[in-house]
This record gives sequence, structure tokens and C-alpha cells, in this order.
Amino acid sequence: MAKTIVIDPVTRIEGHLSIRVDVSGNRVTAAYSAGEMFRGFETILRGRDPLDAQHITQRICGVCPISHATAAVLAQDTAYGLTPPANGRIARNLVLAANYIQSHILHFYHLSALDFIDIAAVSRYQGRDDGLNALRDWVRHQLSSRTLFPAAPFLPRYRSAYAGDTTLNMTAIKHYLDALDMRAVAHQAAALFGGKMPHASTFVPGGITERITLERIAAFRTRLTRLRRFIDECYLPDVLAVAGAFPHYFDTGRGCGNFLAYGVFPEADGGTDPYLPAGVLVNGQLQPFDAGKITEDVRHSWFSSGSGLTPEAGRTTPAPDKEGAYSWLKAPRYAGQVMEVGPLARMLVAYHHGHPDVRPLINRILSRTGKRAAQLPSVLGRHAARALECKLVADRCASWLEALVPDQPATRPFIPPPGGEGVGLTEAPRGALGHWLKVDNHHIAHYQCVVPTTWNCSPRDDQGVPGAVEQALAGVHIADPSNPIEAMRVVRSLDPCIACAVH
Ligand code: NFE
Ligand code: MG
Repeated sequence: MAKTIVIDPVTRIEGHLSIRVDVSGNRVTAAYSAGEMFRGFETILRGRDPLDAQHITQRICGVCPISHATAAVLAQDTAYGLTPPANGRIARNLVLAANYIQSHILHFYHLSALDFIDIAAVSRYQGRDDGLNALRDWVRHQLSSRTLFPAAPFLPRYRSAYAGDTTLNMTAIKHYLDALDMRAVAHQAAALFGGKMPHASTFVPGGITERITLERIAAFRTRLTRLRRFIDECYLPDVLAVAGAFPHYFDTGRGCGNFLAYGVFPEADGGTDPYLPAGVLVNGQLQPFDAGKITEDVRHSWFSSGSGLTPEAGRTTPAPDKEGAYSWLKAPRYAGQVMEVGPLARMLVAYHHGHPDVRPLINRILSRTGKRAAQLPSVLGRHAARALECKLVADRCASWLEALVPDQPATRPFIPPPGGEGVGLTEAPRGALGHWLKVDNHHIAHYQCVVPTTWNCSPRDDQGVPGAVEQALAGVHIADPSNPIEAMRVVRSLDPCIACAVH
């Protein structure tokens, strides 16, 4: 029997997302992803001093602010012809990397794990861990007073076959609590060169204003050691354990099969030679990335501004009553095609480049899980890629720390020219991020952001082709339409942030 399921709001993500799936014979036949809020950052920025851009755009999001700061200063670097000194480039990498680590740990433990792990299992905990005992008492209280707390955290939840293995459940729940501390540690590390977190104060065109001192390098290293241990001993093993318990999720939520990465963490001056490379994967073929092929369609979005335009030409004019529209997200396309962005895209692009760190790690995961590379585009492939990337980036921080030179400048002084045009392309934790900037008479004349979740959760484009998450949902089996947890596992595997996506 045909049925429509509406999940609104989707919980345990950032921002306000509505997912509608048409189901026939327990299979999703069509999916619609809708961002439910207009924010207007691109409009707010017009007329401002360009030096405000990194501060204002960080307020797009509290989860990935450093990516927005990075894109904003890169756009100004290119507009003004600035090359940060090595210390500035490396310190930017370190703050962004710490933000990735925080975000990836958040996504697995606090946003996604409870789709697989049985949180109610903690009510039977009998050990001596203080955190688990406190959580057990709280969960027991919730279970016994459901009428008092009908919408309390964790419970109620969808009825489903959660993990049955007590060790896996208890370990993951313990790590859920530990992960809260790890995110604080990652934020502290980021603040050492970012000034403060979540919204850093030190990002400027030409580098970073924080002084590079031995004390700060040592303090970052201490925190990095704790984070690397957690990633190696908890995060990666937990993802593999979930993969072992839910192997069919390597065959669920494949999606469009096209992947895009802009490249991130430059390792040479001038922003070149990113540690994670740029590239486009279509039909398994790696193509060079060309920023000129990015456009945004708005036929199904609540905007009256022109459709199919490049970000240089695009505008953002809200039209909340527009016929046929169903989302506040635009529909970004690359050479007219739907693209998935994010850790899986970065890892696959790096894998196809023959990346010396990425290839062996992915091969090891594939042999541990007994899966093929073709199964990586999937729910569990996305979780595994995110965890692998978290390890790679954390490990790489150690060599970036070594390359910092204490007490040497981290900024390139400059006098802002009255005008210019620039593009800041980077990779946020959730994928490819670009800021397009035009400066005229010392003021921002034009600002457009094309954001990771705008790629992943876009509505249909002008040709009617569904966006990446809409395609990933197609064909998914929903055992019980009143408990559509399978759809939520697919949606959350892409780590949506609608706050970012609607900006
Ligand atoms: Ni609000 Fe963000 C990331 C950016 S996602 S989390 O990562 O840019 O669209
Ligand atoms: Mg935009």
C-alpha cells in the first residue's frame, strides 16, 4: 500500500530539516528534503567591511564555524593577492583540524550512535562507572515516568532492532559520555590558536593574529595526544563494532554516486598542495575540479532570484510563497550534476588519487569488514570514512605542530585595497564549502556561500533531478512506516546541518 511518511523535524541533527518519503510495498519510491528556515547571511553581509566577513559568517553555525572563517579569509586572501606566512597557514590548519575532530566525534556519538545502540540497555548496568550509574538512574527515571517526560532526551525513540550485544551497548554508551569531554578538549585545542571557540577571533586575511609560542604548541600537543588516543581506542573500534552489528547498512543509502571535494589543509605556501586533495568522481572516474562548473538552481527553492547561475552571478531573494518550491536550500550542481560532499567524498577522491595515507587505511577497513570499495557509498561507509578521516587529520596535526616556528609571524601585514574579487574554497567537516566575495569601495558588494549541506540536502534541481539525500533515500526498505528509523539512519549518515545549508 502506498503511504507518505513525514519526519519533521528530523532530530539529532543541526538545524530544521523536514524529510518526506513516499513508500510503496515498504520501499521508498520518492523522497523530498526541505530546509525550513530562511536566515539571509548573504544579504546581511552586503555593504559591510570585508573584515567583518569571517566574524559574521562564523555565526552561520556553531558546529563548523572555523570552516566559514577559513572560507571568508581565503576569499579575501585571493581578492587582495595575499599569501599567509607558513605559521599562519599551519595555524589555520590546526584550528580547522581541531574543529573537524570535535565535529566528527559529535556526529558519531551524540547525533548518530543512538540509531544503532540500545540506550535503554544502560538501565541494566551494574558496574561501578560513575557516569554510567548516573545515566542509568536518569534513564530508569525516564522509563518509569514517561507520562511526565513524553519528549525527554533519548526516550521515547523509534521501535527498532537496536544492537543486542551488551558489551557493545555499554561500551558505546560509556564512550558517548567520554566523547562530551573529548569535544571540550578539541575546542580547547582550537582556541589555543583561534583565540576562543566556537567562534574564533584570530582569523584575518593574511594569516592568524594569535602569537605562535612554544607554550601554545605544547598545550595543543597535550590535547592532541588525548584526542588521538580516543580516536584510536574508542571512535574507530566503535564504528567497526557498529558495522559488525549492522553489516547490511553497507548496502543501504548509496545515493547519487558522484563525489566532489575542493581540497583542504594546504601544505605549501600560496594555499597549494592540500593534504586532502581536490577532485570530482563521476562513475568512478576521477576528474580535475573546476570551480567554474558550480551553479545553483532555485526552481524548487523559495527564491525568486535567477536560477542556474554561478555563485559570482547568483543572488538570494526570498520568495516564501513561490509555487512549486519546497525548501529554503538552493540546489547546487557541478557541471549540472548532483554531487555528494563530505568525508566519504574526500576519502574516495583521495583514494582515487592514490593518497599514501588514505589508501592503506581504507584498504585495511575494507579487509576488516569484508566489504568492497563499491560498498563505501552507503550509511556505514559514510560513518567509516568520517572516523578514518578523523584519525588521519588528528595524526597529521602532529607534523603540522612540528612545522610551526615559535615567535615568528603568523600574518602578512596588508593595506586593504578598495576593491577586488575572491573565492574561498575549503572543506568543512560536512564537505565542500565556498564563499564568493566582491569588494567595491572598501565594502562588500556581493557575497554568496555554497555550503556542504546545501549540496547534500538540496531539493530537486531545474531538471527535476532529486538532490543527494533524496537519492540516497530512494529504494530504502522501511520495515514499519510508523517507525521509519531506516530513513533516519540514511539521513544522519550525511551529517546534515540545515543551519549551514540555509545560511
Ligand atoms: Ni553547520 Fe557546516 C560543516 C559548513 S554544513 S555544520 O561541516 O559549511 O553545511
Ligand atoms: Mg548560498
